[in-house]
Amino acid sequence: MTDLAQERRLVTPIPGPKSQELLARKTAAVPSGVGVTLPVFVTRAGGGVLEDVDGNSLIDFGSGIAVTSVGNSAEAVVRRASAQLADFTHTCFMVTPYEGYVEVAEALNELTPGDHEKRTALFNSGAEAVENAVKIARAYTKRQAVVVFDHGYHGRTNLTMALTAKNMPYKHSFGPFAPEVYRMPLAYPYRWLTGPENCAQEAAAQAIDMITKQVGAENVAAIVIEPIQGEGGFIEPAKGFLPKLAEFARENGIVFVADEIQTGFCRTGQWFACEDEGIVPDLITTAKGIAGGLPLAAVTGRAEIMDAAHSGGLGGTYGGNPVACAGALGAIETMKEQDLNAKARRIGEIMLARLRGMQEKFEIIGEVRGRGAMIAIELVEAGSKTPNAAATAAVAKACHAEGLVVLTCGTYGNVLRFLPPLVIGEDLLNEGLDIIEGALARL
Ligand code: PLZ
Repeated sequence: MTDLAQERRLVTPIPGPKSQELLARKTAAVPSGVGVTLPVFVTRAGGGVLEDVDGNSLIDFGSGIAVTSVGNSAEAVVRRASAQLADFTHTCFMVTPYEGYVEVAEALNELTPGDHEKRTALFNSGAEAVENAVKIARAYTKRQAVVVFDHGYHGRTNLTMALTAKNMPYKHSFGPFAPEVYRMPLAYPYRWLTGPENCAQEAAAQAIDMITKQVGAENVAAIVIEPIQGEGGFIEPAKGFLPKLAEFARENGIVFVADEIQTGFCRTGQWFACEDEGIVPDLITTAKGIAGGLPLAAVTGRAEIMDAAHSGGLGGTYGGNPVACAGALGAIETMKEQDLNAKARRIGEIMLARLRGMQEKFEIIGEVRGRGAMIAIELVEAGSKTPNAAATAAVAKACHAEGLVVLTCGTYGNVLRFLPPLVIGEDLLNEGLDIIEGALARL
């Protein structure tokens, strides 16, 4: 919605009475396993705000978990998806194809790092894209093992639960999990035992040693890693770690997969976060920001790897749905026309400067980190690095009550993460930061 007033406006407590009624209906109709972070029921959203059933307008620092980077109902997304809706909604690309799918594939082949020949296959969700990247890597290498990392998140399906590190809430009671998944240390500078200086070197050496000694490099089909970890706590691996792993993969015939589902599409101020260290992944998984909120995901990669799966081996009824493809073309158009990479970098400058200022004042901010519009603060007990999940939950709750949507993340539940739509106004951005500062001060 582009005509939505870009303002925070609270006319009831959060959640308001109508939202509470709906929450009661939700509780009766939807299993409790499907949780809700902030139970305000949304009626319209756009730019940097969400409007709820009670008439409140909230500032959005979540983008539906890094999805609506172009804003909700962005003009080009609505225009293209609406036209597609009126033409046809589905044929199944595997039965009778259509141009939109091919256009999205061409756009991804063009936008992703590397000028080698590429192919793209489309799916419905991030988890499905990751599953397919593993299928493709296994078909290509004729190997089985998959290497992932501490704090990693890759989805909630059976294979991707196995790839995901954190037990609660993602895996607990849902096993057994898919076999042949091996987890390695991640270069997490803030928590690296010997300090951040040697973190990249040491973590890479440990990971490579474990892979060689415990798994056997010749058995590894794929190394799957998020260039900046999302759910795991917005952890930027120490510089040098990713290139070292990519080099190890190249030397050993292992497919290097960058999971850019959360980091992709201008979120970090570049089309893809792995560009920051000049990494050219063999395969790259995308979803979330790709289609302005419509469900779409992709695996893009080297033609020879992508073509290794036999004909008919990849697909699904809805993968690359025409309406979602039209949405993706609209989102990509918006990103280019409004230079959302520049917008993301500007958001990063503003947020990092203000949050670092807050870090001077509030001892519980252990670290401020992130790139572009993917920024986080890690909260600790004052004077230590002990994770402070209670303070994190309290700050999030205080922000929610004041009409600011923020999310938490992290293995220890002690990271507040900020993922505003890239089209948010600077006034709203600063107002949101004021609310965070107020909540920290009152703690
Ligand atoms: N890979 C890097 O961030 C999704 C998860 C929300 P889907 N992250 C949000 C939740 O609690 O379920 C994600 C991701 C990375 C894969 C995925 C999975 O993407 O579209 O949720 O399947």
